[in-house]
Amino acid sequence: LTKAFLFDLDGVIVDTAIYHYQAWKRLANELGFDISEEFNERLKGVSRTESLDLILEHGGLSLPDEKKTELATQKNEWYLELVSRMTSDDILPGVATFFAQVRKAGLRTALGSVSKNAPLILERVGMTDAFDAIIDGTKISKGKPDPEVFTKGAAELGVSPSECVVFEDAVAGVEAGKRGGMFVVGIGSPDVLTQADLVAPSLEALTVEEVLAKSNA
Ligand code: B16
Ligand code: MG
Repeated sequence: LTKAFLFDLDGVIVDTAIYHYQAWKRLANELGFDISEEFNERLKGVSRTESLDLILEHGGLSLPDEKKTELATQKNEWYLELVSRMTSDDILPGVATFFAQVRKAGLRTALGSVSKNAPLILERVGMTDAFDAIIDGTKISKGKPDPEVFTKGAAELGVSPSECVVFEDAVAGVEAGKRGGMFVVGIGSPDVLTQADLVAPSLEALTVEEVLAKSNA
């Protein structure tokens, strides 16, 4: 029986993907090449260092580790400038209503994000208290598609994986939830999130009752 809902941050609760994209694009441009919105899809749910590796490979560059650390730090500074302007207006449509239903249903909640900036973002949009447990990039050793971020969330809530539902917008995140033995709701397109047990375009398109009817079936 479902007891807990585990949420990804970027693309499910807030749209920080656009800020990651703007900061990475600025970095690529300074290095003399560009990245497209289509290429950016590959960076969703992927850690900062792995994202940088994909971008450098895309630009045909191979750099020493020292330089890579410097570039990742620079990108994060630009990203934080954008994040610092976020307010509760940046919460995605339907999130507030959905969370009210989650509380009413007596479900426990956890955040499962590979972002090291996740606590700061929750603070900015005023959603820190919406979660009973927060697992972010500083608490894990393996990023998605490894299930660690979600299995740690379940453990912190004291529930088993089969009692959890994961909400994810990234292919790597859906895979992480499935590998963790959880029911996964994909937020996006069914053509992309093929491994998900249920897919909806956003939390606005779902009710808690409907999710529980499927996860408990
Ligand atoms: P940071 P999620 C992920 O967040 C993003 O989707 C991904 O684009 C980003 O590179 C990653 O966090 C690391 O973020 O640089 O802030 O540590 O989707 O797992 O909430
Ligand atoms: Mg995401």
